[in-house]
Amino acid sequence: MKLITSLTSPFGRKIRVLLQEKNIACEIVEDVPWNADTVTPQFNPLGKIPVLVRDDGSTLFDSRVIAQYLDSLSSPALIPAESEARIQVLRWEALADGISDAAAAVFIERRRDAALQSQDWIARQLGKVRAGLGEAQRLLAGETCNGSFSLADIALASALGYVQLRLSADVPLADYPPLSTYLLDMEKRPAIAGTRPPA
Ligand SMILES: N[C@@H](CCC(=O)N[C@@H](CS)C(=O)NCC(=O)O)C(=O)O
Repeated sequence: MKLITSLTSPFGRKIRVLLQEKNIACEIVEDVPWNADTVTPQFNPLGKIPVLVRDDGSTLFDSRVIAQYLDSLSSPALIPAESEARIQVLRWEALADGISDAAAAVFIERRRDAALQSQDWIARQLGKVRAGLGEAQRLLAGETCNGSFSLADIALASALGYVQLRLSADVPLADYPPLSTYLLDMEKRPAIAGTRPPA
């Protein structure tokens, strides 16, 4: 299998962590979908990473589908089987991915010419990041999101790492002390420490 991703993508990081936690062999193919020489559209008509290319050549996207697929391949299960626990973990994933989506929207908007940038749009997306972090902080009751380490933690740690990478001046994680402590704890896991986005 091959995973097409950039090393800064929080969605790609989710999958890279999952692969390591589940000890699944997979080649990582770095690609930046914003570059002119990107190969991503050959594998995903939407032109977005991450994409998983299976050994038979079939492709899977987006990260939520890839996560479900990889989790079905081997233990330990990182998405619980029991219905309510499963839905809660997937809700956490949706919250974390939503934070990452909004943070990425700010980053992309700021790459445009200054005259073209919409400050209203940036403020709207920053509001989502802050509200999402507020909800995560409100819900976080222990060392993990949902009672034991799961996809929820992988998604949240990836989102927090991305906020630190792209929005440290706008949304310092220090403003959310329980989330800062949580991320430091999560980074004790080799799979999470080893997939930090390059600065
Ligand atoms: N919902 C998607 C989001 C993927 C996504 O937004 N990836 C970004 C990089 S972080 C991307 O490839 N953007 C390129 C584009 O939008 O053209 C997932 O979970 O995989």
